[in-house]
Amino acid sequence: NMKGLLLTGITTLAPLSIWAQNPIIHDRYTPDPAPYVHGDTLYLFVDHDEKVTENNYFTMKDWLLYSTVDMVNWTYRGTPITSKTFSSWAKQDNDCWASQCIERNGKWYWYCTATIKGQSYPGIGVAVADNPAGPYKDPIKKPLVKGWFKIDPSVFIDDNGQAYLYYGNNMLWYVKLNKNMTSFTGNEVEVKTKDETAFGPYKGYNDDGTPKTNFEEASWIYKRNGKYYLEYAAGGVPEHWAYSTADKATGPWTYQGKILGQADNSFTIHGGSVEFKGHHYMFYHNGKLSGGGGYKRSTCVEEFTPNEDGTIPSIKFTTA
Ligand code: FUB
Repeated sequence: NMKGLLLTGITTLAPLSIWAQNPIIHDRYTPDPAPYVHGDTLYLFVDHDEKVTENNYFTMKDWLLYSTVDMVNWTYRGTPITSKTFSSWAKQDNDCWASQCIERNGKWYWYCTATIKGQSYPGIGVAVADNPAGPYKDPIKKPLVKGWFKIDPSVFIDDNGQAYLYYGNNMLWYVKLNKNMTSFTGNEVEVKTKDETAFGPYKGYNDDGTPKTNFEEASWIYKRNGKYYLEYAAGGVPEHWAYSTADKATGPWTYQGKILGQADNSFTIHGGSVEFKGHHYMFYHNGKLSGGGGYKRSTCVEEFTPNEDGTIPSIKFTTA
């Protein structure tokens, strides 16, 4: 229990032995963590698996925010978005799937997956606020993109100001976002996930005999030391965490290998790495707190040190 570790007034980072009590949040189920560093705070935007699973499937009605300044104490900052935020276009009271939030020019843009009202396929919308904890509004009242497999947004702003939104399950796309972050210019660009140089080999086959992709879902794009990184869930079920790199935000991508996994007590793994106060952290989720199953997942984190050449080492799961 993190409360037992409360060290009031800490502003520097605690040693690994203190904070690595995975899963790090115990009061709610917190899948699909999307960490974001802003000033001296690490914001953790997460989805929310309900305590009671309906129809033996993902039961997700809203999105949550936690924050920390020390990687020890995690503060619940509320439930800033629910499906009601996207009531113009999203199915209500379920399917609040993966998301990521970013700040630009003082505004916070939270990209979220939800099912399109009256349909079975998903879309990705964006809610905007003046503060990370909201209140958030949907300014465009429609999804930015929609269609089969269009889930799991990852947003990134390059040094030249060009913003990108990557997304997809099995298939992968990106769009170039405009400066307003709520529209894009040009077409959706499909990235070929069956390219084994880009995303690695996968030996499984679909029912129709076509090879599956190693790339599964949960793209997480960022830049470090001039190189672009795309982390993602890979390898079918259970998933593991893998990554590719590129010299441009638009690729071409080169597969680098597995980072973490197989998924631990859940069939999905989803998260992303982030640098905070000079340390590197890999966020992901597992199903340990609930005792397993794929629909009650919790955020975990591991500290790691990138290799000298920029590659990401293989990371081991730790538990309390
Ligand atoms: O949380 C719902 C779905 O499970 C996400 O969209 C996927 O990435 C997987 O984590």
